[in-house]
Amino acid sequence: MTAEDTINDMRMRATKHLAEAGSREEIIAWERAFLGPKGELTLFLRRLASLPVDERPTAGRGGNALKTELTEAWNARHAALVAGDLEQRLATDAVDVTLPGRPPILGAAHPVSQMIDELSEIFALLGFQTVFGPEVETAHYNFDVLNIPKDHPARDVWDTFYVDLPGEIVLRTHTSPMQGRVMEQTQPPVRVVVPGRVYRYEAQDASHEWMLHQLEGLAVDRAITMADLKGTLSEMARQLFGSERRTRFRCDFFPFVEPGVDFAVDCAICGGAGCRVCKGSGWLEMGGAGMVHPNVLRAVGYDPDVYSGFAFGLGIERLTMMRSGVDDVRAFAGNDLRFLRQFARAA
Ligand code: YSA
Repeated sequence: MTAEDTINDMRMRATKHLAEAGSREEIIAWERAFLGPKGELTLFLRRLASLPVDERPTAGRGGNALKTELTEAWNARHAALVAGDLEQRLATDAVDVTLPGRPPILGAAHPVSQMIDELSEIFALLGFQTVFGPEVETAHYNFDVLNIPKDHPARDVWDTFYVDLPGEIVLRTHTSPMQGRVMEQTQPPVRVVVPGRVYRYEAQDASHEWMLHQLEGLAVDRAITMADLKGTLSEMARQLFGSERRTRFRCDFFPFVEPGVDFAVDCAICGGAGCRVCKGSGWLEMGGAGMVHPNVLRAVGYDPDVYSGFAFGLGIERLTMMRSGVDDVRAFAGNDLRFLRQFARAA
């Protein structure tokens, strides 16, 4: 075979393969096979010197002409493939800017936060200021100031998460420790409410959570009586639930009040007939309350012969359950958006 035959044969095969190459990978492989450093045409040109002298000029001209021809053919094919890719991408990635946009998902306040806001407003109209306190509390304010001495069995009522040993720092078990903190820093008259999270090491059920929210109330002045306490909580219940809901005060014991009461409303879930939420009683306890114990007044430097006061601690989840007919307290911390969205309201 002469050098000219070799060149013609190479041209025919190279042109055919390039026409068949359908992807970028294939044309890159083609370039490597013919024009690359070890490509067929490159090796042919490198071997020109070994050809018979009379064949060299024709072989040289023909080889170089083929190189130019194949390089141009490759460039054209490459450009066509790139353009094809781009067109395909434009077609598939096309964005229709005339389509309506997706509405953003708006967040809403948690039902417990909504209830805290509402209670703060109700109590503000009754003359109470809202203040906040620490969730990690000393045993001193959580128990001692509240007339619950160390080793007193009453401490068992509040199943406590201790943060340290020997047990001087706790996750507050109620909002009542703020009674001592507020009174130590304020002279009467005092009228505050304290919303916030509290923690109890206790088993969960439809009406008990280990993390819950309470709203503490405290009023201290000259001549405050139990009638003021009843009037305040009754008015709060009337504003929150409407006047058709019944309320009940019964004697109860808390070491930091004398006398003490528990405050309940008739169960909104069963209408008072009895269910698993109210444990068949028809009533659900909303909070504990009473007249501030003289020992507590003394512990913060108030004279119990001059001042008297009432205090209460309401369960915020329980209030929300009764207001909205929620039959399981665990729903509030369950993070189920289907539950939470029912409480969403326009800001
Ligand atoms: C009592 C007298 C005062 O002068 C001031 C405050 C108090 C209340 C007292 N500090 C206290 O915590 N009482 S309590 O243990 O009975 O809780 C008050 C309310 O919190 C309950 O009536 C209930 O509504 C709610 N609660 C208590 N434990 C709960 C709970 N809610 C859900 N899950 C729990 N585990």
